[in-house]
Amino acid sequence: MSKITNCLLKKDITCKPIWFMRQAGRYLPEFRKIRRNNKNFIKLCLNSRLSSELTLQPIKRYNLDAAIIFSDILIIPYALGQDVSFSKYYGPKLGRFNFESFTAKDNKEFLLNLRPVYDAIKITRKKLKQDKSLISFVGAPWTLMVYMLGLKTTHNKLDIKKFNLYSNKFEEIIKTLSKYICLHINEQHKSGSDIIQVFDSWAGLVPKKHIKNLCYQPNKEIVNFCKKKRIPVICFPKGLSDKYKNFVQSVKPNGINIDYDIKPKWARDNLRNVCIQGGLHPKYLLGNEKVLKKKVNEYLKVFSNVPYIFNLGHGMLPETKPSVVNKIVKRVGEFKNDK
Ligand code: 1CP
Repeated sequence: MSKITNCLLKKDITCKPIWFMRQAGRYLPEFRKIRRNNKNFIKLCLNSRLSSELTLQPIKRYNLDAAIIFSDILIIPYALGQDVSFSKYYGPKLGRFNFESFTAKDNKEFLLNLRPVYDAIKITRKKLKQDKSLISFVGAPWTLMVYMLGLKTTHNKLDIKKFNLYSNKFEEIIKTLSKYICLHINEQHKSGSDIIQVFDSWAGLVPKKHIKNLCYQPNKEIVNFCKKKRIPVICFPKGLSDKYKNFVQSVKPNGINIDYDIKPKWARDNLRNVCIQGGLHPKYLLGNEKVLKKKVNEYLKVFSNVPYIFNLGHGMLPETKPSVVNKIVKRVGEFKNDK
């Protein structure tokens, strides 16, 4: 059993495994080199050989405990027939959402569109040492809906008008999305990934009175599916603030990734019967190294007697220096020795 699975399922407190969100990405020169020659991001995600190569790039540099398959949460809307493109300054751009063709999509065609992701997982699993986990991931229904329906403004606030315009369709869209999300999880698992992470990156935008229907319930359904299939699952409902506590009590995932707004001590004292992951603000990797070391030590110390996977409170920033990442990996690896 890999270190991370041990933490998630056996609640092992002795090992402190480590991996990073966006560990493969723009901060790595070897990533930028491949990206330069592959301008279409979705096509790059669907090139099994290159996706596998990008997945393994950080594993070659650092002694990490997991690889995360190089893909994107927006691969699901793409496989459902919606246009998805990425612009350097505005991030992802999606084409018009067509409710009728969305609900009528055939399962087989959906899975066929995603075949390259499954092939990339198979290639990667063969090349990855057995003691390392291969994580695959999905977006939670609410976060996918935010992109598919364009529910946020350019300032990352909720677009109330659009929210109200579509709200009578939410139930059916979530139900349909959950079905495809579970299909994608199952196929990724069958191809050789051993852990699932569910990104609800815009959970913090859900209006309070809808939090159960739009966040807890849809995440719970996915977590229950994973548990039925015996797939360890980590949830990341970013921006929930003190509602992280209700989320964990209601959804009961094996792991919970905390964001950088959550105080580590608060998490340790309030998030029970769950393995905690992450938390450190990615901006600390850009600053003074003494401050960074102090912060890393703080997380390790606060979580020393509970199951904890070292990671960040959101994805690594493009300005991060690879040498700094290596220092963190070494520090976390040494931690056991100086307790
Ligand atoms: O070169 C580039 O411009 C592409 C940048 C990039 C990368 C490297 C995007 C565009 N996606 C990815 C890969 C990716 N996306 C991974 C790969 C594995 C790894 O972590 O190393 C993962 C796990 C994701 C997940 C993802 N995509 C999320 C959830 C996590 C989060 O950041 O909150 C989200 C919201 C997306 C959408 C997306 N894709 C890309 C961007 C820039 C965004 C976010 C844009 C936004 O803020 O709305």
